[in-house]
Amino acid sequence: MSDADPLVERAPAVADAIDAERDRQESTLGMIASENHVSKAVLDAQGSCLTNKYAEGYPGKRYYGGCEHVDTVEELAIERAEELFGAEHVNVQPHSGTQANQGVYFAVLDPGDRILSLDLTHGGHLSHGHHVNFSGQLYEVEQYEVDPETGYIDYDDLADRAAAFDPDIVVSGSSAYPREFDWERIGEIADAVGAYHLADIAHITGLVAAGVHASPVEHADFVTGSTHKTIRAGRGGIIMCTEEHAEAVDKAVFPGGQGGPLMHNVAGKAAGFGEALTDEFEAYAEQVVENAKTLADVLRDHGLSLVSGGTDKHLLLVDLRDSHPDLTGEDAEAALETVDVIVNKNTVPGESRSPFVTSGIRIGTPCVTTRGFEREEMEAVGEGIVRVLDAPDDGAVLDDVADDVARLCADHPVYR
Ligand code: DSN
Repeated sequence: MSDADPLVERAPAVADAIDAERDRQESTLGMIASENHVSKAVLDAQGSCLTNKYAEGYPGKRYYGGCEHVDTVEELAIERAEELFGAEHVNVQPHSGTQANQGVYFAVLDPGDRILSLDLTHGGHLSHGHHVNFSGQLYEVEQYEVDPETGYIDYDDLADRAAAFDPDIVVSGSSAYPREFDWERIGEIADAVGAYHLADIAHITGLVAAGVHASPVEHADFVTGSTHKTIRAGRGGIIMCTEEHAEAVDKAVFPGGQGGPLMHNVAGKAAGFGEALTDEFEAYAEQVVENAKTLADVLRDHGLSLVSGGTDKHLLLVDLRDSHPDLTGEDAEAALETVDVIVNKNTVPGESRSPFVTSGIRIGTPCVTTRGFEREEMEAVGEGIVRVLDAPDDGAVLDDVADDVARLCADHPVYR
């Protein structure tokens, strides 16, 4: 930033922190599966004067004057999302994926109703009914799991649990499940017990938009997502549903669960969805998955265990218990951070350690693919990760891998 920058002049401490964060993002490999780097266009949209505008309501039906331009932005976001996903109805106002799930629950559930969803330690999400989240406090929750042998969801077990529990809604989708969901099968299971099916595609919104992962839109009453992970449309959430639920969903989002929409974020969604409609984005999404598969091959070849044995999408879940029984997820995350590879510790199916310690790490490829990484770079990253996990206290190894990471970052800038 130049000295003439108003942020530097008026809020230097904030400007310094933003500069430091920009440097951190440039000089480290972001491999947290739920993160990405948006384009400069999306950054501009999100950092725009739209942050100043109140627009409670929906396009053409607001509670405030002066909404003609934010109406244009919201209509663009909706039209582009409808084109990307083929959904009958789209609401682009949820502030996040969790708020999107809240919108669906508020639309069709009453407190005390029943949710059947994937357990958090088997790849699910807090907002799918975890006891520390509103969803676990307002509703009665039963959870399904992955098969301990294969790491894949056991759909027969899911069907049995649905029959026994009689849920009002079956939630599919995950934050740490490396395999594709069989949306059709889950839709059938939900139908068989008269439950709604909510497919939460937060992690894979971009992969679904690009056709790289199967779409749940035909097999679910509701599809929720976040807009800042694989789709690169900046912070936020989205709800898609059939026309039959459109009014209930819109009312549940506003005025039910939120006040004024964050119109600067809606602008980011409009810009990012426009980018996602391009062939370039489709190629990007394919490469995200290719890169995850390449990384999986390298780690497996070096004896690391991956939950389910590999991946169909943008993330891997490394279970350290077999290969490195004394190395916790927490320690692995910390060791990798010393060489500027940023991952997160993660619970694994059958976890015995606390969520602050864990026995696994989750590794994602959206950010590094945005930087332009392909096979050669992914192989180098995989080799570096293995070296660090094998010798987390060996200073010479850590220095060597850190040098390689620095070179990769310099050769593949994010914004510079
Ligand atoms: N916190 C996100 C993740 O890392 O998966 C999900 O909300």
